[in-house]
Amino acid sequence: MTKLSKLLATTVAATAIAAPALAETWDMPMAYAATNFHSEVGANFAACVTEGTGGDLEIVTHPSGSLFPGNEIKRAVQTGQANIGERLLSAHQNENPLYGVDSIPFLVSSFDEHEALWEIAGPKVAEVLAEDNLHYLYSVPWPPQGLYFRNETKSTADMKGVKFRSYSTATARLAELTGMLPVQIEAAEISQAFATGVADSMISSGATGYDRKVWEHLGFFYEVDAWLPRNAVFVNQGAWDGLSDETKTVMTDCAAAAKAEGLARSKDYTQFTLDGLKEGGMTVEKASDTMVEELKVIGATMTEEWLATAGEDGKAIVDAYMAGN
Ligand code: PCA
Repeated sequence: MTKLSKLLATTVAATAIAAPALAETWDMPMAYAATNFHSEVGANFAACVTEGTGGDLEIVTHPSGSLFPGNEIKRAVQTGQANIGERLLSAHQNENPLYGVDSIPFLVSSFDEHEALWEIAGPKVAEVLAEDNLHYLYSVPWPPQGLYFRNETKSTADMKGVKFRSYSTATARLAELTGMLPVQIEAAEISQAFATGVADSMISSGATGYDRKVWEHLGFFYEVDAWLPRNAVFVNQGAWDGLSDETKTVMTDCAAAAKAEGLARSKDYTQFTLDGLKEGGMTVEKASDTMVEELKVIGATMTEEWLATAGEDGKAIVDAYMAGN
């Protein structure tokens, strides 16, 4: 090397070290309404990361399935079409039964029970996500799931042949076992599905019915508290590995804050949205004893089926949960 080229090489190397990291923007697809608490918590998380990294990493949320529809978000992040995203985990139970650990009927019915289950199941689900090339950041439960119908429904006898909007393997199975006809529809599409008669019922939280103003089409919501499913936020593994340690720490801290905020917001939204359904004109009440008894029998079948597919890991989670509760 000549003296000059040596000098140049040293200068170039020094400049490279001194140069600030290039600011990056990550799009974050989300499936639910912008006004829903999951989406608002996600937006706060995004702002926390943007601020915490001094703008080195800006995260921009895209709610309501506007960037990718809900059922494409996980694959989009796995393949790096988006670096980060939020998705309802149980919608992927067909890929791995552990994604449906939050949808075992009547195993948990309250936020506290659900959180106790998630303490045990969460690390296992994070491992499954890692096998899918995803780094798990945080997750937030939906309020307890109840049944929506266009018409008054007192028992499974009234459910026969009713068109049922499903969002997961478990919800479709519930429909089959009650004699209903399941059709998988994303939350962003349900108002249209109810308006056009593609579906006449669903299982969901008061939150989703409220967000989508289903009182314009449906008359009844029955509190069943069947389970509390979870939305998770995850990052493409390669994108995660490419972050500086400082940025990873910011993200992890913002994720912990989002998890806590999300849980509190989900609890608050529960009664607020049930009241909203009533104000919209719906009958909101506890399911009849007959309906509850019938659903419990169906729940026992679904629990057995889940345990049969989830193997040792699944059984270990349920056993550990039962031992403590
Ligand atoms: N709302 C979501 C999932 C569970 C819930 O309460 C939905 O209906 O798609």
